[in-house]
Amino acid sequence: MSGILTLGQFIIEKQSDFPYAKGELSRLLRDIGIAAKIVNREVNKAGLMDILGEVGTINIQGENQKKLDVFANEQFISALTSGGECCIVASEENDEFVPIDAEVSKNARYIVAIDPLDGSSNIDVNVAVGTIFSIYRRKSTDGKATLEDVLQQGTEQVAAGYVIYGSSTMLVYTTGKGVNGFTLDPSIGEFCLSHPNMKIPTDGTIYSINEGNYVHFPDGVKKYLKYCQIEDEQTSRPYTSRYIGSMVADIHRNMIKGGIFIYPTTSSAPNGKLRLVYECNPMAFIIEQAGGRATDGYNRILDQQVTSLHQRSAIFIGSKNMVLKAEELMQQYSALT
Ligand code: P6P
Repeated sequence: MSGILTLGQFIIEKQSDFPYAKGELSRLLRDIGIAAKIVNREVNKAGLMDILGEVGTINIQGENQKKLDVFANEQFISALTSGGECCIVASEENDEFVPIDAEVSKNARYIVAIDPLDGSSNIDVNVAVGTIFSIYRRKSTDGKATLEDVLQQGTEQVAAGYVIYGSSTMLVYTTGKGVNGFTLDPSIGEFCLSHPNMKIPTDGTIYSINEGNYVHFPDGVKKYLKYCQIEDEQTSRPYTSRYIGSMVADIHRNMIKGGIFIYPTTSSAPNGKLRLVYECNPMAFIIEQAGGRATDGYNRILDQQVTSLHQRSAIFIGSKNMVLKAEELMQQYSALT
Protein backbone atom coordinates (compact mmCIF):
# COMPACT_ATOMS: atom_id res chain seq x y z
CA MET A 1 0.00 0.00 0.00
CA SER A 2 2.53 2.60 -1.18
CA GLY A 3 1.78 6.10 0.01
CA ILE A 4 -0.96 4.95 2.38
CA LEU A 5 -0.30 5.61 6.06
CA THR A 6 -2.75 3.84 8.32
CA LEU A 7 -3.83 5.12 11.73
CA GLY A 8 -1.87 2.33 13.40
CA GLN A 9 1.33 3.11 11.46
CA PHE A 10 0.90 6.85 12.11
CA ILE A 11 0.46 6.32 15.86
CA ILE A 12 3.59 4.17 15.99
CA GLU A 13 5.53 6.78 14.00
CA LYS A 14 4.39 9.46 16.46
CA GLN A 15 5.27 7.32 19.50
CA SER A 16 8.15 9.71 20.20
CA ASP A 17 5.54 12.44 20.85
CA PHE A 18 4.86 10.77 24.20
CA PRO A 19 8.16 10.73 26.07
CA TYR A 20 6.65 9.07 29.14
CA ALA A 21 4.34 6.62 27.48
CA LYS A 22 5.61 3.16 26.71
CA GLY A 23 2.97 2.53 24.05
CA GLU A 24 -0.10 2.60 26.29
CA LEU A 25 -1.61 5.73 24.72
CA SER A 26 -0.88 4.32 21.28
CA ARG A 27 -2.75 1.14 22.16
CA LEU A 28 -5.62 3.18 23.59
CA LEU A 29 -5.96 5.20 20.37
CA ARG A 30 -5.87 2.02 18.33
CA ASP A 31 -8.56 0.44 20.55
CA ILE A 32 -10.77 3.48 19.90
CA GLY A 33 -10.13 3.16 16.15
CA ILE A 34 -11.25 -0.49 16.21
CA ALA A 35 -14.47 0.32 18.08
CA ALA A 36 -15.14 3.16 15.62
CA LYS A 37 -14.90 0.71 12.70
CA ILE A 38 -17.41 -1.62 14.37
CA VAL A 39 -19.82 1.26 15.11
CA ASN A 40 -19.36 2.53 11.56
CA ARG A 41 -20.42 -0.87 10.16
CA GLU A 42 -23.67 -0.73 12.14
CA VAL A 43 -24.35 2.96 11.45
CA ASN A 44 -23.98 2.36 7.73
CA LYS A 45 -26.63 -0.34 7.70
CA ALA A 46 -28.84 1.08 10.46
CA GLY A 47 -31.75 1.41 8.08
CA LEU A 48 -31.60 -2.31 7.32
CA MET A 49 -31.39 -3.56 10.86
CA ASP A 50 -33.68 -3.51 13.78
CA ILE A 51 -31.34 -1.10 15.53
CA LEU A 52 -33.13 2.06 14.59
CA GLY A 53 -35.60 3.59 16.89
CA GLU A 54 -35.57 3.65 20.64
CA VAL A 55 -34.85 1.08 23.30
CA GLY A 56 -37.42 2.63 25.60
CA THR A 57 -34.83 3.79 28.13
CA ILE A 58 -33.89 7.36 29.05
CA ASN A 59 -30.30 8.47 29.66
CA ILE A 60 -29.26 10.95 32.35
CA GLN A 61 -29.76 13.76 29.86
CA GLY A 62 -33.43 12.84 29.79
CA GLU A 63 -33.03 11.77 26.16
CA ASN A 64 -34.61 8.67 24.65
CA GLN A 65 -31.79 6.19 24.14
CA LYS A 66 -31.75 4.91 20.59
CA LYS A 67 -30.66 1.35 19.92
CA LEU A 68 -27.60 2.53 18.04
CA ASP A 69 -26.28 4.78 20.78
CA VAL A 70 -26.65 1.95 23.29
CA PHE A 71 -24.83 -0.33 20.82
CA ALA A 72 -22.09 2.26 20.25
CA ASN A 73 -21.68 2.79 23.98
CA GLU A 74 -21.26 -0.95 24.54
CA GLN A 75 -18.72 -1.21 21.72
CA PHE A 76 -16.49 1.58 23.00
CA ILE A 77 -16.66 0.41 26.62
CA SER A 78 -15.85 -3.13 25.50
CA ALA A 79 -12.88 -2.03 23.36
CA LEU A 80 -11.55 0.20 26.15
CA THR A 81 -11.97 -2.61 28.68
CA SER A 82 -10.25 -5.30 26.61
CA GLY A 83 -7.38 -2.97 25.71
CA GLY A 84 -6.35 -2.80 29.37
CA GLU A 85 -5.07 0.78 29.13
CA CYS A 86 -8.15 2.51 30.53
CA CYS A 87 -9.26 2.43 34.17
CA ILE A 88 -12.47 4.48 33.91
CA VAL A 89 -14.90 5.28 31.10
CA ALA A 90 -17.16 8.32 31.55
CA SER A 91 -19.91 8.16 28.96
CA GLU A 92 -22.82 10.39 28.05
CA GLU A 93 -24.94 7.25 28.11
CA ASN A 94 -24.13 6.28 31.70
CA ASP A 95 -25.35 8.18 34.76
CA GLU A 96 -22.17 7.29 36.69
CA PHE A 97 -18.64 6.67 35.45
CA VAL A 98 -17.89 3.05 34.48
CA PRO A 99 -14.94 1.61 36.44
CA ILE A 100 -13.02 -0.99 34.44
CA ASP A 101 -12.55 -4.31 36.21
CA ALA A 102 -9.54 -3.97 38.54
CA GLU A 103 -8.00 -7.22 37.27
CA VAL A 104 -7.96 -5.90 33.69
CA SER A 105 -7.07 -2.30 34.52
CA LYS A 106 -4.54 -2.78 37.34
CA ASN A 107 -1.79 -1.10 35.28
CA ALA A 108 -4.10 1.23 33.38
CA ARG A 109 -3.00 4.86 33.38
CA TYR A 110 -5.74 6.52 31.34
CA ILE A 111 -9.28 7.82 31.75
CA VAL A 112 -11.57 8.09 28.70
CA ALA A 113 -14.59 10.39 28.52
CA ILE A 114 -16.82 9.68 25.54
CA ASP A 115 -20.00 10.61 23.76
CA PRO A 116 -20.35 7.35 21.86
CA LEU A 117 -22.91 8.50 19.33
CA ASP A 118 -23.48 12.23 19.28
CA GLY A 119 -26.41 13.51 17.25
CA SER A 120 -28.07 10.10 17.30
CA SER A 121 -31.49 11.69 16.74
CA ASN A 122 -30.23 12.18 13.17
CA ILE A 123 -29.71 8.47 12.57
CA ASP A 124 -33.31 7.87 11.48
CA VAL A 125 -33.06 10.62 8.86
CA ASN A 126 -29.67 9.50 7.53
CA VAL A 127 -27.76 12.58 8.64
CA ALA A 128 -24.13 12.45 9.81
CA VAL A 129 -23.54 11.48 13.44
CA GLY A 130 -20.33 11.25 15.43
CA THR A 131 -18.32 9.94 18.36
CA ILE A 132 -16.37 12.33 20.59
CA PHE A 133 -13.65 11.18 22.97
CA SER A 134 -11.26 12.74 25.46
CA ILE A 135 -8.30 11.06 27.19
CA TYR A 136 -6.75 12.03 30.54
CA ARG A 137 -3.92 10.54 32.52
CA ARG A 138 -5.02 9.02 35.81
CA LYS A 139 -4.07 11.34 38.71
CA SER A 140 -4.70 9.03 41.69
CA THR A 141 -1.78 6.78 42.43
CA ASP A 142 -3.20 3.99 44.55
CA GLY A 143 -6.36 1.96 44.91
CA LYS A 144 -9.20 2.38 42.49
CA ALA A 145 -9.45 5.37 40.18
CA THR A 146 -12.11 7.82 41.38
CA LEU A 147 -14.47 10.49 40.09
CA GLU A 148 -11.73 13.05 40.75
CA ASP A 149 -9.67 11.28 38.10
CA VAL A 150 -12.47 12.06 35.64
CA LEU A 151 -13.31 15.63 36.68
CA GLN A 152 -10.08 17.11 35.35
CA GLN A 153 -9.79 20.51 33.69
CA GLY A 154 -9.80 20.44 29.88
CA THR A 155 -6.19 21.62 29.77
CA GLU A 156 -5.20 18.26 31.32
CA GLN A 157 -6.29 16.25 28.27
CA VAL A 158 -3.51 14.15 26.74
CA ALA A 159 -5.56 13.40 23.63
CA ALA A 160 -8.98 14.10 22.12
CA GLY A 161 -10.71 13.16 18.91
CA TYR A 162 -13.90 12.62 17.03
CA VAL A 163 -15.25 10.18 14.48
CA ILE A 164 -17.72 11.45 11.89
CA TYR A 165 -19.95 8.84 10.27
CA GLY A 166 -20.87 10.83 7.19
CA SER A 167 -20.49 10.58 3.40
CA SER A 168 -17.20 9.02 4.43
CA THR A 169 -16.10 7.99 7.89
CA MET A 170 -13.25 9.98 9.38
CA LEU A 171 -11.33 9.87 12.63
CA VAL A 172 -9.74 13.18 13.62
CA TYR A 173 -7.55 13.46 16.71
CA THR A 174 -4.88 15.44 18.52
CA THR A 175 -2.34 14.59 21.21
CA GLY A 176 -1.37 18.23 21.61
CA LYS A 177 0.98 18.20 18.61
CA GLY A 178 -1.48 19.35 15.94
CA VAL A 179 -4.52 17.66 14.42
CA ASN A 180 -4.57 14.81 11.90
CA GLY A 181 -7.51 13.31 10.01
CA PHE A 182 -7.90 9.72 8.81
CA THR A 183 -10.49 8.47 6.35
CA LEU A 184 -11.77 4.90 6.60
CA ASP A 185 -11.03 2.86 3.48
CA PRO A 186 -13.69 0.14 3.70
CA SER A 187 -11.89 -1.94 1.07
CA ILE A 188 -9.02 -2.54 3.49
CA GLY A 189 -10.83 -1.75 6.76
CA GLU A 190 -8.23 0.82 7.76
CA PHE A 191 -8.31 4.49 8.72
CA CYS A 192 -5.78 6.10 6.34
CA LEU A 193 -4.13 9.51 6.77
CA SER A 194 -6.06 11.86 4.48
CA HIS A 195 -5.89 15.24 6.23
CA PRO A 196 -2.41 15.75 7.73
CA ASN A 197 -1.85 18.74 10.06
CA MET A 198 -5.42 20.11 9.87
CA LYS A 199 -5.84 23.86 10.39
CA ILE A 200 -9.17 25.68 10.71
CA PRO A 201 -9.28 28.91 8.62
CA THR A 202 -8.81 31.99 10.84
CA ASP A 203 -11.81 33.62 9.15
CA GLY A 204 -14.97 32.09 7.81
CA THR A 205 -18.39 32.92 6.41
CA ILE A 206 -20.51 30.14 7.91
CA TYR A 207 -22.40 30.45 11.18
CA SER A 208 -24.04 27.45 12.77
CA ILE A 209 -26.67 27.85 15.48
CA ASN A 210 -30.23 26.65 16.15
CA GLU A 211 -32.05 29.91 15.41
CA GLY A 212 -35.28 28.33 16.63
CA ASN A 213 -34.10 29.39 20.09
CA TYR A 214 -33.59 33.01 18.97
CA VAL A 215 -36.03 34.63 21.37
CA HIS A 216 -34.20 33.04 24.32
CA PHE A 217 -30.66 33.91 23.20
CA PRO A 218 -28.54 36.38 25.17
CA ASP A 219 -28.58 39.85 23.55
CA GLY A 220 -24.93 39.45 22.56
CA VAL A 221 -25.83 36.40 20.45
CA LYS A 222 -28.76 38.23 18.85
CA LYS A 223 -26.43 41.11 17.97
CA TYR A 224 -23.90 38.65 16.52
CA LEU A 225 -26.56 37.00 14.35
CA LYS A 226 -27.61 40.40 13.02
CA TYR A 227 -23.91 41.16 12.35
CA CYS A 228 -23.70 37.92 10.31
CA GLN A 229 -26.80 38.82 8.32
CA ILE A 230 -25.97 42.46 7.43
CA GLU A 231 -24.83 43.13 3.84
CA ASP A 232 -21.17 44.15 3.82
CA GLU A 233 -19.12 43.24 0.75
CA GLN A 234 -15.79 44.00 2.42
CA THR A 235 -16.32 41.32 5.03
CA SER A 236 -18.20 38.92 2.72
CA ARG A 237 -21.43 39.36 4.65
CA PRO A 238 -24.18 38.22 4.84
CA TYR A 239 -22.61 34.96 5.96
CA THR A 240 -24.18 31.59 5.24
CA SER A 241 -26.25 29.78 7.85
CA ARG A 242 -25.68 26.03 8.13
CA TYR A 243 -27.02 23.87 10.98
CA ILE A 244 -26.94 20.07 10.84
CA GLY A 245 -27.93 19.51 14.47
CA SER A 246 -25.01 17.14 14.98
CA MET A 247 -22.16 18.86 16.83
CA VAL A 248 -19.43 16.73 15.25
CA ALA A 249 -20.73 17.34 11.71
CA ASP A 250 -21.20 21.10 12.24
CA ILE A 251 -17.75 21.53 13.76
CA HIS A 252 -16.06 19.25 11.20
CA ARG A 253 -17.52 21.31 8.35
CA ASN A 254 -16.22 24.48 9.98
CA MET A 255 -12.81 22.84 10.48
CA ILE A 256 -12.59 22.28 6.73
CA LYS A 257 -14.30 25.44 5.44
CA GLY A 258 -14.05 27.91 8.32
CA GLY A 259 -16.99 28.96 10.43
CA ILE A 260 -18.41 29.31 13.91
CA PHE A 261 -20.65 26.93 15.86
CA ILE A 262 -22.58 28.42 18.75
CA TYR A 263 -24.75 26.69 21.34
CA PRO A 264 -25.42 29.50 23.83
CA THR A 265 -27.50 29.49 26.95
CA THR A 266 -31.23 29.39 26.24
CA SER A 267 -34.28 29.30 28.48
CA SER A 268 -34.45 25.51 28.24
CA ALA A 269 -30.67 25.25 28.69
CA PRO A 270 -29.68 27.98 31.16
CA ASN A 271 -26.13 26.53 31.35
CA GLY A 272 -26.01 25.64 27.68
CA LYS A 273 -26.98 22.22 26.29
CA LEU A 274 -23.67 20.62 25.38
CA ARG A 275 -21.71 18.68 27.96
CA LEU A 276 -18.35 20.01 29.08
CA VAL A 277 -16.53 16.74 29.83
CA TYR A 278 -17.19 14.70 26.68
CA GLU A 279 -18.34 17.25 24.09
CA CYS A 280 -17.03 20.78 24.72
CA ASN A 281 -13.59 20.00 26.18
CA PRO A 282 -12.48 17.48 23.52
CA MET A 283 -13.78 19.62 20.65
CA ALA A 284 -12.15 22.71 22.18
CA PHE A 285 -8.79 20.90 22.45
CA ILE A 286 -8.98 19.82 18.82
CA ILE A 287 -10.06 23.21 17.46
CA GLU A 288 -7.40 25.09 19.48
CA GLN A 289 -4.78 22.65 18.20
CA ALA A 290 -6.01 23.46 14.67
CA GLY A 291 -5.55 27.20 15.31
CA GLY A 292 -9.15 28.02 16.24
CA ARG A 293 -10.78 29.28 19.42
CA ALA A 294 -13.32 27.87 21.88
CA THR A 295 -14.97 29.79 24.72
CA ASP A 296 -18.31 30.04 26.53
CA GLY A 297 -18.68 33.57 25.18
CA TYR A 298 -16.42 34.94 27.90
CA ASN A 299 -13.84 32.39 29.05
CA ARG A 300 -11.79 29.63 27.44
CA ILE A 301 -13.61 26.28 27.49
CA LEU A 302 -10.46 24.38 28.48
CA ASP A 303 -10.00 26.56 31.58
CA GLN A 304 -13.45 25.84 32.96
CA GLN A 305 -13.67 24.20 36.36
CA VAL A 306 -15.12 20.70 36.01
CA THR A 307 -17.39 19.93 38.96
CA SER A 308 -19.70 17.20 37.71
CA LEU A 309 -19.70 14.47 35.09
CA HIS A 310 -22.59 15.76 32.99
CA GLN A 311 -22.24 19.48 33.56
CA ARG A 312 -23.13 21.65 30.59
CA SER A 313 -21.56 24.73 29.04
CA ALA A 314 -22.37 27.34 26.46
CA ILE A 315 -19.92 27.06 23.55
CA PHE A 316 -18.67 29.41 20.84
CA ILE A 317 -16.17 27.43 18.77
CA GLY A 318 -14.47 27.70 15.39
CA SER A 319 -12.53 30.21 13.30
CA LYS A 320 -10.60 32.44 15.67
CA ASN A 321 -11.71 35.82 14.29
CA MET A 322 -15.37 34.78 14.16
CA VAL A 323 -15.32 33.64 17.79
CA LEU A 324 -13.54 36.85 18.82
CA LYS A 325 -16.23 38.94 17.10
CA ALA A 326 -19.01 36.99 18.83
CA GLU A 327 -17.23 37.42 22.19
CA GLU A 328 -16.87 41.16 21.57
CA LEU A 329 -20.66 41.47 21.18
CA MET A 330 -21.30 39.13 24.12
CA GLN A 331 -19.14 41.29 26.35
CA GLN A 332 -20.76 44.45 25.01
CA TYR A 333 -24.40 43.33 25.29
CA SER A 334 -24.45 40.37 27.64
CA ALA A 335 -21.75 41.15 30.17
CA LEU A 336 -21.48 38.58 32.93
CA THR A 337 -23.29 40.00 35.95
P1 P6P B 1 -30.65 21.19 19.24
C1 P6P B 1 -27.28 16.37 19.43
O1 P6P B 1 -28.40 15.98 20.19
C2 P6P B 1 -26.54 17.44 20.22
O2 P6P B 1 -26.12 16.93 21.44
C3 P6P B 1 -25.38 17.97 19.39
O3 P6P B 1 -24.78 17.01 18.59
C4 P6P B 1 -26.02 19.07 18.57
O4 P6P B 1 -25.11 20.10 18.20
C5 P6P B 1 -27.10 19.60 19.52
O5 P6P B 1 -27.41 18.55 20.42
C6 P6P B 1 -28.36 19.99 18.77
O6 P6P B 1 -29.25 20.52 19.73
O7 P6P B 1 -31.24 21.76 20.51
O8 P6P B 1 -30.28 22.28 18.24
O9 P6P B 1 -31.45 20.09 18.62
